[in-house]
Amino acid sequence: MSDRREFLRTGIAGAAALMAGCGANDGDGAVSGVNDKAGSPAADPGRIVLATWDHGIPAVEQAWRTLEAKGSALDAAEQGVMVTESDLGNRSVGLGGTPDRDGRTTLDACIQDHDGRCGAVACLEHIEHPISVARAIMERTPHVMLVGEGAHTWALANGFTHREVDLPEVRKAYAEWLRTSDYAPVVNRENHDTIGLVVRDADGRMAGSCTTSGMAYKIHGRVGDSPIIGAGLFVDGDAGAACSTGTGELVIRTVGSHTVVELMRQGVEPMEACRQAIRRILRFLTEPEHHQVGFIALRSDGVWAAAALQGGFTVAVRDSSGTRLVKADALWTTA
Ligand code: SD4
Repeated sequence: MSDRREFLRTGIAGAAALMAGCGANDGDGAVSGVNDKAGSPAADPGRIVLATWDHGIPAVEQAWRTLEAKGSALDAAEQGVMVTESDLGNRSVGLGGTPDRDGRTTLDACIQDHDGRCGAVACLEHIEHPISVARAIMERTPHVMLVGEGAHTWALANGFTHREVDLPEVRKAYAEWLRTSDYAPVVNRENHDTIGLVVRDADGRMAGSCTTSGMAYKIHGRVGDSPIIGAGLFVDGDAGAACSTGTGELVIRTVGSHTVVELMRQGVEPMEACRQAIRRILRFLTEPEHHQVGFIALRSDGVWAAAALQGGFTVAVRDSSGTRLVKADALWTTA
């Protein structure tokens, strides 16, 4: 075991400051990136919000504002990712998302609270905020998940508005894609914007959300990990919360976010929990260069970590010391 891993595992108090800005080889033949606070006791055991990718920055800032306005962790989880869903410049979340191979943009989302209550929606079209539909399903129906036309009909009957969006840039890219119709997602580029967000409020209540338009040019009807509780998101306030991004099929096969949370429940450090979840994927993955998967883990005491299959995965962090973007650990990399 490398010194670094031993360091992460023992979780020395104050490690946050020491680790900020560091990078090291972790002994797996892979490069570890910057992991400020990852694997260490939280400097401030209070509020914290984490979200996937660079676009997580405005999302965690909105979630933080919600907490400051005395909103619940669940409110923060919902309102944070609503910012991303409303951004029509985003090609992997919301109505601006890249369509499936039939030219239809279909949205997946789920939300879960501290006590494991959850709601989800999949293959939803023409609704700006699938995350709010997921929450409404959780709060107003006896079910967890609605899909497709049924979800759309239910959403309209429950106060959501049908919205058609026509983006010339998206149409043009789709027309170009049709020339080859080749389903070959580009790692960290074409499909890199799914947003997963996990939050802990000052009372230690946790929640999480995940929302996406899924893999670009997927088969119509395809559902990824993002709306599947246990795969794209899992929250259990007693243990922690985790969310994922990347090739959903790989995460579903390993029930990735549930794996991360259950490992933390057993006492495994958040960083090691993320790494083990990635390693389970690496065990059967024959072409890692064609895939990215990233996990964020937030333990119930506020300690957090993130790891990814390969480099390029970033995590937006908001806590009492401010907002920042952190590069995640990579277990497999072409670098
Ligand atoms: C999916 N996991 O639909 C999503 C895509 C994604 O970063 O997260 N991209 O499989």
